[in-house]
Amino acid sequence: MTTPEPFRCGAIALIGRPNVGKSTLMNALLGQKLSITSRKPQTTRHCLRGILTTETAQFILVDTPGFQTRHRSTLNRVMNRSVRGALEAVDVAVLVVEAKRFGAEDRVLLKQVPAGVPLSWS
Ligand SMILES: Nc1nc2c(ncn2[C@@H]2O[C@H](COP(=O)(O)OP(=O)(O)OP(=O)(O)O)[C@@H](O)[C@H]2O)c(=O)[nH]1
Ligand SMILES: [Mg+2]
Repeated sequence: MTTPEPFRCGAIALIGRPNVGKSTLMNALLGQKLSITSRKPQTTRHCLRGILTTETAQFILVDTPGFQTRHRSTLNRVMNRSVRGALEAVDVAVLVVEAKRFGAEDRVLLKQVPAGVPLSWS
C-alpha cells in the first residue's frame, strides 16, 4: 500500500518590475479576476493574496506592486517596501519578466530576494 501524498501549503510571491504581467498571471493561475490589471504601470499598489486549492496543495499567491528603480517618490518607496515585506513572508518567489527582455531593472529585483527563499522565473 502506498502512503498518501502529504497535503502541502505554501506562499508564493509574484514579483517584478512594473507592468510585466504579475496581476494577469495571478488571475490566470486562480482562474478568476481578483487583481486589477491595466495597460498603465503601477496599477497594483498593495500586496494582494489569492488562494488556489487543489487536491494535494494550497498555493497562497501574493501579487505585489511593481518594483520601482527609476523614480524615487514617497509612493514608490512605500510600494517597494511592501514588496520587500512580502518577500520576508513567503516560501518561494517568482520573478515575472517581459518575454525576451531581462534587463538591469529585473536584476535589481534578484537582490531583493532574501537568502533562503527559492526563486523561480516566469
Ligand atoms: N501580450 C501580453 N500582454 C500581457 C501579458 N500579461 C499581461 N499583459 C498585459 O500587460 C499589461 C500589464 O499587466 P498587469 O498584469 O496589470 O501587470 P502588473 O505587472 O501587475 O503591473 P503593475 O501592477 O502595474 O506592476 C496589461 O495590459 C496586460 O493585459 C502577456 O502574457 N502577454
Ligand atoms: Mg499588478
